Amino acid sequence: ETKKQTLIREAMEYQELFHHEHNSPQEVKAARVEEILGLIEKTGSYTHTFDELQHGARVAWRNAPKCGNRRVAMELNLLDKRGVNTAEEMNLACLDMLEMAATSGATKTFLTAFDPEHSLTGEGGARVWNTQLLRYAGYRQNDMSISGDPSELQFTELCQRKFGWRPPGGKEGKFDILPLILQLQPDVAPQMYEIPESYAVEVPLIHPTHHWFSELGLKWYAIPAVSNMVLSLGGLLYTGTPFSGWYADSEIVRNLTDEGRYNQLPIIAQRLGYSIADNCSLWRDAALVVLNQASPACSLPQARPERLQFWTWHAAELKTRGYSPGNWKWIIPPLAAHTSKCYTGLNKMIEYTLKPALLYAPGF
Ligand code: NRG
Repeated sequence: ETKKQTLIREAMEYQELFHHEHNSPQEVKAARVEEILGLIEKTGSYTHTFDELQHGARVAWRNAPKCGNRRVAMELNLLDKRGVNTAEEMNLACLDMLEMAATSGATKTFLTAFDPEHSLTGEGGARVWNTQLLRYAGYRQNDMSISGDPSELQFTELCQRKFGWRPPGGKEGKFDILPLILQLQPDVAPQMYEIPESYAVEVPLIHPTHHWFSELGLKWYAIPAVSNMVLSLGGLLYTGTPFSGWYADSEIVRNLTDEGRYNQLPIIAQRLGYSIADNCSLWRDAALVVLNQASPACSLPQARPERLQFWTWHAAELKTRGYSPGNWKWIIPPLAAHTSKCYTGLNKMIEYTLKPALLYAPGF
């Protein structure tokens, strides 16, 4: 199959899906199909309407096997930023999305779409170099240990070496918000933008009964805004598509406790009076519960029903639509896993890739 054949096939497949899910009259679909085929013949590409792009982004989310919050996928709001001409405009668009997400109290979900790359030539297409719009820096220390978030070590070094970034106040902290590195298209140099403090809303971790917990100085940012994925839709690849939703408690817990991340379990367990040499004491489990109780996502009303409602949604999708890909390891909550219906119903959850899809961008 040539690139052009793939483009036409995927464009037509998406038109089928779009008009089927919108119950469009036959002549509306036929006219649009003809228009797209004409455009591809003439220009080697075509442009999605706002509705096609928004619906495509929603379906790509609905198809995302790892996501446990897909019951609200059809409520995703598209922020259509195609046609922006500078990295500065990309920066303003990213900040706008963070602001809208934060002022909604993380109750609304957004996807910002910049221009896709050209399907046949591969030219154009915006890039966000960050894994997420908000993320904490990681620093290598003299004794080879890492402070901050180890998963951002390489990106932090890149920001410092290539873009001259310095930690806020010139001092390496545990939770330094990284700058955005934004690129309008591959043949234009990327630009660095610091995120103003007011756009990086953070929540300190406080425990309802263990008052010493706040002394640990733990916090996390409020808005997860993934920016290392591309949207493959109707034969077009949207290379820059940051999207935001809300945190599940287990996500923040893992960021703070995975050994390759902030690795806080030993410290919490010791504060709880456990000896971490004694594996039989279940100190990891005890510390996890306490941290989870302090997790800011625990207090998000929209996050609470997630683990209860995913299974109902998934089952309904299988029944009505006939398919719903799922990655079991990501869907079941890591804490008290077997209390989730997704755990006991695992044999029915199968992972596969369906387009429209959000896929990891090359290099991530
Ligand atoms: N686990 C990652 C975030 C991945 C996406 N999660 C969301 N997305 N909730 C972490 O930072 O912990 N979202 O768009 O809401």
